[in-house]
Order: sequence, then structure tokens, then C-alpha cells
Amino acid sequence: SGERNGHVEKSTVLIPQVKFTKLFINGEFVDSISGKSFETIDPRSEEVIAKVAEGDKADVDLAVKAAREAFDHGPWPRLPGSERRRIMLKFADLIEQNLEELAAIDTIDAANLYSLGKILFINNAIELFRYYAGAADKIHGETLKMSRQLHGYTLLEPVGVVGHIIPWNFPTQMFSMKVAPALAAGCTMVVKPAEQTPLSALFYAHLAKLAGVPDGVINIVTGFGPTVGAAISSHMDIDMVSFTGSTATGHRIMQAAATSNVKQVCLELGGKSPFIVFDDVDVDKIAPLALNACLFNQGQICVAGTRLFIQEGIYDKFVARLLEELKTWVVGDPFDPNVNQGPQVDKKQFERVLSYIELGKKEGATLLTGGKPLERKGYYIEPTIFTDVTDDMTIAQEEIFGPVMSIMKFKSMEEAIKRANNIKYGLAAGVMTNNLDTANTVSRSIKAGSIWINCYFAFDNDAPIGGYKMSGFGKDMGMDALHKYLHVKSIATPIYNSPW
Ligand code: TXE
Repeated sequence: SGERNGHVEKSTVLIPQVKFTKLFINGEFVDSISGKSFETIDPRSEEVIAKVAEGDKADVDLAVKAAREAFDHGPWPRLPGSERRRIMLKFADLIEQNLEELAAIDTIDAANLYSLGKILFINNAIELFRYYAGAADKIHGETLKMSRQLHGYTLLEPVGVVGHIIPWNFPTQMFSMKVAPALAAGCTMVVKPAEQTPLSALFYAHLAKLAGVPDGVINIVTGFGPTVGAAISSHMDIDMVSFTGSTATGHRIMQAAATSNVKQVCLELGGKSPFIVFDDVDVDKIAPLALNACLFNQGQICVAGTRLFIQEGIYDKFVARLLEELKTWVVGDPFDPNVNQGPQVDKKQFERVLSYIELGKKEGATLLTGGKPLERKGYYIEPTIFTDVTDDMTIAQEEIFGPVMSIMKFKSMEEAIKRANNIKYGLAAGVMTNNLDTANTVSRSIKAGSIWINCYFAFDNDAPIGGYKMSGFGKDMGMDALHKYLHVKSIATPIYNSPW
């Protein structure tokens, strides 16, 4: 049910039966070697959805063996690109045929809004597989202009066995963003979904098999970070680890990679992105954008615009308009089409967000609205806005990953740039102005991987995303992501009697 001014709406969507709960290794669903399982919880009700096989190091070893075999001797990396394209397009079609069920799975497991799942999250995955399918037969190097007596060229080769370690905020998006370019490149892989949201990845593995992805190319090991995740990042037979998650875990993964086999690492880590509003904007247009930039997906998105900088001339008007807009923002069951915000993903995140809110109050920020859990079952938190936030406060510096906005006032463009960059993160930024010079100067001055001018969350298959500074390195999406799964080999051969 959703709540708006005390009015309760009932959700009518049928909850899907969970079909896949085992590890997926070498094309088969199998129990974990230990026989252990863990519970995945519905954040709306705090009840168990299903028990899922709990993998460990020994299961990772099996999965890597299968992936290694599929890479070293199997057809996948050796297929013509057009064949990989055909299979990936079929995979995308199968996802499309199961769209509603997949959207529902991510709603019970991750509390992604069901209405958006149907039109956005699952669709994006479908389109991403199609995008990279289209690239699979266009992977080529360059001819090198070497010295007169050498003919040289670069050859692009798949990096090998990839370990994908992914988080829980958008299970489908994370899965497709990592798996699709790696597949197109000709890699084989071991995927570890987050322990909070293991269900859709297993469903995707089933669909991949139906589409004709050969056994061993995609393996899924469900389980926890310190066991499965650590085994992947320290494995001697994995060539690359591609990770999205917290900066703290990013440190551990990079360390494990360094002390094992120096595998390649790609890290998409935390963020604390600025949303900068200049005096000249249309407040009615930008305030709703600012609200959504922070609260979308319960604030659980790495590029959330959580630091709202407002120029002093429109400060009061903008804050008032934000509060006005907030009245239309509905917190409730993510199956309800009228709902904007569902529960946080689990108890740990729920408590973590509430503790940040307490810290904000303690450090002297003004709690303008919200700040409490909803009085109902599930991990629901009121949309929360702090004003009078100073740059040194914890709530201005650390990623909260919840529906919590920190508002700050600024005078000049120079001040906004300086303060926006005064942070260890650099994932994204929003620049709201009608002044072209201001937009250009700020865009080039902010140290972040994505800059959105007069818009936010302007994602596109063709637009790479990824961090500066402690938000990590390496890109997801776009052709850059394809290239991170490819080695560049340069080959030279002598040419005698070259005419030029
Ligand atoms: O993240 P972890 P958590 C941020 C966000 C959130 C905080 C903590 O601020 O509040 O991180 O969330 C696996 N070796 N983001 O604890 O630990 C883990 O099992 C290898 C930002 O959930 O980073 C999961 O699959 N792997 C973010 C994945 O890492 C390990 C999205 C992410 O979990 C591991 C999620 C280990 N030692 C959280 N320990 C974003 N950038 O979008 C854990 N994992």
C-alpha cells in the first residue's frame, strides 16, 4: 500500500514465484558445496522471500574453472563477432519476453519501483544488450605508421576471465552494465550479485543459456562479500575484476588484486555529487529535478545529487518550491504506481541512513523536514532535507545512500566550483543555469565523470559513466566499457623494400 495524506492505496500486482535460487556454474543450477543457504529479505515486509545457495571459495574455484575452460578452449571468444551478436540479440529478446516478471523480482528483492522497472530498468538492460551486440562484430584495432621498414597493427583481444562484483541498488542495471560489454568482447565471467539482491541475476543466467550462450561463459556465485567477493578478487586465475560498490570495499578489492596475480581492476565507487543551481534558472522547472536527483531509488544511486548548492539570489524561493514539490512525493509500496519512493534495501542500510540523520542534527545542521522512519513494517524512511549544512559536516562529505539532502547556499560561480570539488568523490554533477559561459566553465572545472547541464540522470547506452578521485576508475556503458574488457596487442613485422 502507498500512503498519501493518510490515504492508503492497495497494490494489486501478483508477486512472482521465485524459480532460481541455486548457483549457476558451467551452465547448470547447482547447490553450494557446503550445502549452506542464506535468506533474501523483502524490504517492504521484512519477510523472507527465498533461501538462496550460499557460495564460498570452493564454489568460486569451480566457477572459475568453468570460465577458464570456456575461455581457453570454448567457442565464445573464437566465434565470429556476428555470432556473438546473434546470441546476445536473442538474449535481449528473451529478457523482453520476461520483462514484467523480472521487474517484479527486482521490486520484491531490491524495492526498485515496479512501474519504472517495466518502462525503464529492465528496458535499459534489453537495450544495453542490443547496443553491445551491435558492437560485437566491430571490434578492431588500428594500423600503425611505424618506421619505414616495419608494418604494424594493433589487435584487440578479450582480457579473459572477468570477475564481476555488483551491488544491490539496481540489480538488473548492474548485471547488464557489466555482463553485456564483457560478453561482446568475448570474455567469460563469474558474477557475484549482492547478497541482498541475488534473484534476478540467476534468472538472467537461465535466459542466457536459453539464448545459446555456451556453458561456462556466464557463471553466477551468490553469497557474501568477505567469502565469495574476496575469493574472486584474490583468485589467481581471474584476469580482471570489475566492481561497483563502496569505496571501502574498493580498497579491499584493489589490494587483493595487487597481492594475488595483479589482475586488472575497474572500480565504480561511492559518490556525493553536487547539484548546482544558479540564480537565473526557472525555479518551477529545476526544483522537481533537484528533488528527484537526490531521492530517486530511495537515494540509493551512486550519482545521486545529494549536495544541493543554491545561489543566494533564489535561495529562499527555491527551498520553498522544493518543499512544495515534496508534498507530491509519495512514500510507499514500490509496486504501487503512484509511489515515488519505496523502502531502503535492508536493515543495515536503513539503520546506517538513520544514523547519518542523527549525525546531521548533532553536528548542527537544521532539519527542515523528515528525519524519521515511517510507522509501518518495512525499511521506509521519510524524505529528509537539511539546511545550514557546512562543507565540513559529515553529511556534506560522506555518501549516505538514502533519501537525505544537504542544502548549501553560495554567492559566486568560483565559490560553487571550489566547494563542489571540496570532496574526495567525483562521480557526477548537475549544473543548472541558462548562461552558456557559466555552464561551460563549471562543466570543465568540476572533477567528476559525468556532468549534466539542466538535466540529471542523463544516462545513455552510449555515454560512459565512472569516477574521478575516490569514486574509482574505469568506465561502464558506452564504447569505453567495451574497451576495458579488451587487451590491446601490437604486432609488427618487417617490410623490405617498402615503396614509402
Ligand atoms: O557495499 P559493498 P554495502 C555504498 C553506499 C552504501 C555502502 C555500503 O554508501 O551505503 O556502500 O553498502 C561485495 N571483497 N554503495 O556494504 O560492501 C558485496 O557482497 C569483495 C555504493 O552493501 O561495497 C556486494 O556484492 N567483495 C554503491 C558488493 O561488494 C566484497 C552501491 C557491494 O557491497 C567484499 C552499493 C570484499 N571484502 C553501495 N565485501 C555504488 N557505487 O553504486 C563486500 N563485497
